[in-house]
This record gives sequence, C-alpha cells and structure tokens, in this order.
Amino acid sequence: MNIDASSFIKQIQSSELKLIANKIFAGDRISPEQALTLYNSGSLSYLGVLADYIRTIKHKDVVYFNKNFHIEPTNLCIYSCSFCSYSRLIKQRQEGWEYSHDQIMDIVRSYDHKDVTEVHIVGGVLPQYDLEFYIKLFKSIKKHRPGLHLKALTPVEYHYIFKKAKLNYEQGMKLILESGVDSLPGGGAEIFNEDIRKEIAGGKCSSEEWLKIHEIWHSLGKKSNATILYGHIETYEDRVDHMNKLRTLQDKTGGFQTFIPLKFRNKDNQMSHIPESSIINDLKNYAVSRIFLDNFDHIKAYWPMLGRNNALASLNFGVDDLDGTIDDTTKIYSMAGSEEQVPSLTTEQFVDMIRSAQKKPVERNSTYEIIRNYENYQFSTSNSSGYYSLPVNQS
Ligand code: V47
Ligand code: SF4
Repeated sequence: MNIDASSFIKQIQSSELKLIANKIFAGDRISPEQALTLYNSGSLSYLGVLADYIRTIKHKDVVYFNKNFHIEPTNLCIYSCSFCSYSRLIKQRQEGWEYSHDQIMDIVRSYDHKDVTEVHIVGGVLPQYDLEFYIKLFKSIKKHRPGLHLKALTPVEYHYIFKKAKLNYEQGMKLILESGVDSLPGGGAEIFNEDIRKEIAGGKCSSEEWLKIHEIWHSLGKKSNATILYGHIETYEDRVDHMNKLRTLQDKTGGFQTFIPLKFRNKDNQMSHIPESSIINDLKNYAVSRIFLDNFDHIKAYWPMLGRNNALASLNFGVDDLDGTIDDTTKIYSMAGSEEQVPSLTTEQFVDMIRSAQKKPVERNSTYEIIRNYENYQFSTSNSSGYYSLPVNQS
C-alpha cells in the first residue's frame, strides 16, 4: 500500500497513537506498553494501515505458501489441555488412533509422487512415542525421501521424551538434529503467562522450558516457528508479554522464521463456554503482531482454521504467509471447530484465491527460498494440481 504518512498522522486524534505511528514510519521499535496501547485503543483501520505499511516494506505484495502435509502419530495424550479437542479422547481410547512406525511410513509413501516439500509431524504425547521411536522414524523418513523438509515435534514432546530418556535438552536436541529433523514447528507455546498456562495446559513444559528448547535448537544453527494461542482467558497484557518474550529471544538468536497467531476455537473441548474472538479482533491481533514483532520476517495465517475469506482479509493486516495448501486434513483443527471441514485446495484454486486479493502468490520452501513465482503462471489441465515427481528411495 502506498501511504502518505504525514496526512495519515495528521488525522490521528490521540497523541499516544500519533507517537506510535511516527515510530513505525521512522522504522523504530515500539515498546511493550505501546503494544498494549495498540490493543486497547487502536482502531481496525489505524492498525491495518500500520501493519500493511510494514508488511509492504518487508514483502511488497507477495504471499508465500508451501506445499506440505501433516502427520499426527496419535490423537491420544497424557495431558488434558482444556482448549484441546483431543484430550478427552484418552478416556475414549476406541475413538483414537496410535499409528505405528510402519503406518506412518505408509503415509509418507502415499505422498511419493506429489511435489510436497515438507512434512509437519506433531500429535499427542504418549509413553510409547519415546525418543527411540521418533529417532527411528525420522531416520526412516530421511532415508526414504532425503529432500523432504522434516518439521517435527514441539518442546512439549521434546521435554517429555528427553526426561524419559534421562537426557538434558542439549543432549536431546543434538540427537534430534542428527536424526534428520530440519526445523521445529511453533506449537505448544500456547500462552507464556505461567498461571494461565498451568490453568489451561497444566503438566506440560513451562514457558521457560519452551523458550529454552527453541534457544538450544537455534544455537545448533537451525530454524523454528512460534505460535500464540489467543482469544480464551488471557488478557492483552498476556499477549504482549508472550510476544515480548519471543522478541527478546529472537534478538538473541535470530532463529525464528515465522509467528503464527492461533485463534482459540471452542468446539468440543473443556472451554466450549468461552466465546470465540470476532474476526475484527483477529485482524487487530494480526496487525499488532506484525507491528510489535519487528525482528520476525513472517506472520502466518493458518487458513484451514481461520477460513478462506478471513485468511484473505488477514493479508491486509500484516500476514504474508498462508499455511495449509494441499490435502491438509489436520484433525486437531477440524475437531476444534475450524471453518474448513475439508481444508484441501488444488494449487490452482489456492493461487487463484491469493490473486483475487490482488496479491502475488509465491511458492516457497521451508526456509523461504522461492520455488515458483505464480504471479503470471498459466495452469494447463495437465498441471492444475501443480504435481510433479520428486526423488524418493524405494527401500
Ligand atoms: O500448540 C490446539 C493449537 C497448536 C486448539 O509451525 C488450538 O508452521 C485453536 O502449532 N483452538 C498446534 N488452536 C498447531 C501449530 C501449528 C499449526 C500450523 C503451522 C505451524 C507451524 C504450527 O494448535 C497447539 C495449540 O496452540 N490448538 N487446540 C483450539 N481448540
Ligand atoms: Fe496433548 Fe497437545 Fe492436546 Fe495438550 S494440546 S492435550 S499436549 S495434544
């Protein structure tokens, strides 16, 4: 967006909001107190202008996406996070699944002739899914398809499996690196306010432990993502505190690639009585994230959860990356009430959707290198899925 900064600033009534806008246009960092002011007093249009200004400087009109698939080894879990639509299933084991090593490899093989570039593995925590299980699995996946980026497990699982294996985090993360994991997804962060974390996600790793595991991973030269679960019982102060902890760690390591705000969905979990945040508040939240996290390159919207139209709207509020492109049947969201019951689109449909928002679709790999620019790409009937064969080892 081309914005005339001085006429925009002239229209702002509040001196605090004027000061913040001046800082943004000067390329300066805002303080946590100012982020709180944005949540409390920033209008949707004000926040949209500033977030889009930053987004445009960083990425112009580009919208990134990648072709990945998700595997959830199990939907049973020893924890009972009250926002999670899985957790009750431990008491109803017959409704759950527990995939073996071979079943997971069958899923990996089912993508052999599809041009996916990443597999995202995350699920519930159960004793049999221990360090030995995962190391064997990761090695098998890498042996079968060396070029597939392996984004796997969160500090919630790592904390649990390292403790069980009597390893410290440094020892454990080195083994994980050696087994072939390329990056960590952003899950398990929930909310870093320890009291609220205990209340809604009791028993799993603390926020300090979550941050420590990412810090160690970054010190090994590797990248990861970060999320926030928002729109439940947390306050705006908690959201700012969460992002401030991430911004501080990012200053130290530079290892985070993407921030992914996850809107709490209330279907079929222990927090179903809490109303979901409105789309207006979701867009404001994306915008504040974009403005505050000046050292994060990317803000991602997970569209199967948000819905297509809302995800498109988010592109004008700081978001530059849309996750969940093809054949994404992640259960954790459909069970929690996501907008998209069958969240799967062909590449052509997905690209058209991004073009309809006057943005430029760019397929990226997991480290944001460009695979294909779809701005002027013509699909023919033979390539509408975008599939082409990638090498796999048939062992
Ligand atoms: O940590 C669970 C969230 C997360 C609900 O790194 C819920 O690229 C909303 O982190 N309502 C896991 N959210 C998923 C995740 C993720 C997703 C997409 C991309 C990436 C990435 C990471 O899902 C959990 C939790 O915060 N979650 N239940 C719910 N009811
Ligand atoms: Fe288990 Fe994760 Fe669900 Fe918590 S959010 S109950 S750790 S699957």
